[in-house]
Amino acid sequence: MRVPRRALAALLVLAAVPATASCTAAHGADDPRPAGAGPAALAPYGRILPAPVSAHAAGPGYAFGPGTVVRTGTTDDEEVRKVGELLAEQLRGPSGLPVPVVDGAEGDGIRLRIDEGTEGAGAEGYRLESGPDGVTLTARTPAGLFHAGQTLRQLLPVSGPGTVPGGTVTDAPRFAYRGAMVDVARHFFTVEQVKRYVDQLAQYKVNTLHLHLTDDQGWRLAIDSWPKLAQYGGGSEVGGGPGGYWTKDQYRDLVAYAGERYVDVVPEIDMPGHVNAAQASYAELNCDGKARERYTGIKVGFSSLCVGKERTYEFIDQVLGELAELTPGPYLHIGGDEAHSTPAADYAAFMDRAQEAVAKHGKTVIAWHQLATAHPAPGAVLQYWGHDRTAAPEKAAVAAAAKAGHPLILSPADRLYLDMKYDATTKPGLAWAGFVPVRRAYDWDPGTYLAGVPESEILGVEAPLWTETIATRPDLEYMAFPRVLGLAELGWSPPAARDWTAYSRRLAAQAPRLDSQDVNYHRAPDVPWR
Ligand code: IFG
Repeated sequence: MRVPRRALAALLVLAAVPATASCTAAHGADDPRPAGAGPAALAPYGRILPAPVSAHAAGPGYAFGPGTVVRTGTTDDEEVRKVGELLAEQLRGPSGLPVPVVDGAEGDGIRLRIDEGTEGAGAEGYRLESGPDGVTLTARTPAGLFHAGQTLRQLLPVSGPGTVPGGTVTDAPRFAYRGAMVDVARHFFTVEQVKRYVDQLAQYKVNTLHLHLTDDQGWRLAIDSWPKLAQYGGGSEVGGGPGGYWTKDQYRDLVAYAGERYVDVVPEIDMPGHVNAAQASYAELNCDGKARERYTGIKVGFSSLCVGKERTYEFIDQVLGELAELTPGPYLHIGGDEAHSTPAADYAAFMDRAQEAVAKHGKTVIAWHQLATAHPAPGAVLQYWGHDRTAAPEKAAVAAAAKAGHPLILSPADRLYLDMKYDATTKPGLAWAGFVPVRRAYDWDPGTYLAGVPESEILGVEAPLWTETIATRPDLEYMAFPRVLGLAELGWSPPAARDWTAYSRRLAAQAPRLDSQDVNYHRAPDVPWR
C-alpha cells in the first residue's frame, strides 16, 4: 500500500518531534542533545515569539537570497502593496539584499495573498507556507499579512541571506487588545524615540500604543484652542528639565507610522486629577482663579479640575474634540485615576460629562478602573491596574462592571507595570507594587486572573511604562525589554502555549535579534540566555 506523500511527510515530521512535544510547539524538533542537557538551540519553528497557534516544520525550505522578490499579487489593493513594501524594507536591512516588490501573484519568492477563506485567521491572523519555490503569506486582512511578515522575519537568520525552513504556520491572536503605554508627561520623549518603540512592539504583534499625554508635570500635545497647555504646560518635566511637546503634525506623523504597522494609538488626557500642567497654564481652570506653579516632583493626587465651573466642560469638550480629529482608532482614554482631591460625588458628576464629550466626538471611552466607582457609560472600557494586594471590594466592583458589559484591559501593576524594578539592583524604576522579575511579568493567565471575570469579558492586556524615573531611551528599553515580550505572548498566544520553561527558551532565542537591533534589554538572571 503506497503511503500518500503528504502523509509520509507528516509522519516524518511527527517522528522527528519528541513524543512529549505537540505539533503546536514543534520546538526542539531537531534537538541534537539528550533531554535535560540544558537549553539547546531551538529549531526555527519552535522559537517564534509570540508562540503561534500551530507551527510545523516539514520538507525542504526556501532559499532567501539575491533573487528574492516580494509579490503583492494581482489585487490592486493599495494597502496590501504597502504591507509588501514595508516587509521588503524590514527584510532588506538585516539581509543586505535588494528584495524588490513586484506585481503578479505567480512565481518564486515571498507571496502576499488576501483570501477571505483563510481558515481561522480572523481579523489579524494568517497562514504561512514555506517550500522550495517560496513562502506564501495568506490572510483575510492586510493586518494579518503584516503579522505573517513578522513571523517570516523570525524564520530568517538575524542577518544575511538564509533558508526559510520548509513548513506551515497557522496563527491568530487570543486577545484583540495587545497594548503598551508610554508616559511622555513625566519625562518628555520625542516622536522619533516613540517610533522606535513602535517598531519593536510591532515586531512582536503588539497592536496598541497608549500615550499618556498629560499629567501634573507636563502637557505634551499642542491644542489649538488652548495653546498655552503645550507652550507653557509642556515646558518642564520631572526633575526640572526642559520638557517639550509634540505639534499636531508631529503627532499625526506618529499615528500614521504606528498605523502602517497595525498599531492603533490610544491617546490619554488624564482627568479630573493629574491636571496640574493644565492648571498652571490657565488660571481659569482653577476654582480660585489662580494659576498653579508648574510641578516637577513625583507626588500624585493633589490636583483636580474645577467640577463646579462650566468653563471646565468647555475645556474638556474642546480638547477631546481636537484629539478625536487626530485619532483614527476607536478609543479616547480619559484617565480617571487618583482623583484624591475630587470628592466622590463631584468625580461621578464630572466623569458623566467627560464621557458624554467622548461620545459626542464619536469615540469610545477607556478609563482607569476607578471609573467603576462612578457611572461607566455604555460600552466604556475599564483598564484595571490593581495588584495582588488590591482590596477584595475594589476587585469585586471591577468584576461587576465587567459583568455589566464593560470590557476590561488588564494591566496589573505587580505584573505589567514596566516601571517596576526587576529587583533591588535595578537603577531606574519604582517599587510600590513590588519587584517584577521577567518570570512574574509573564507567568499568569489573563483569562482567569480576576475572580468572576471570564475570558469573554477581557478585551486584552497592556503594559504601561510610567516615566517618573525614566528619562532616556536606554532606560526605557532596559525596563521594557524583555518584559514587554511577555505581554506580547500573553496577548497573542493560545493558553496551551503558556509555560514559563518553554517561553523562557523562546525569549532567550530572541537575544541575537534584539542585539542586532541594538535594544538595551535587561539580561535577566531568570532567563536562560545563551
Ligand atoms: N500610579 C499612577 C501613575 C504613575 C504610576 C507609577 C496609574 C493609573 C503609579 N496612576 O498607574 O500616574 O504615577 O508607577
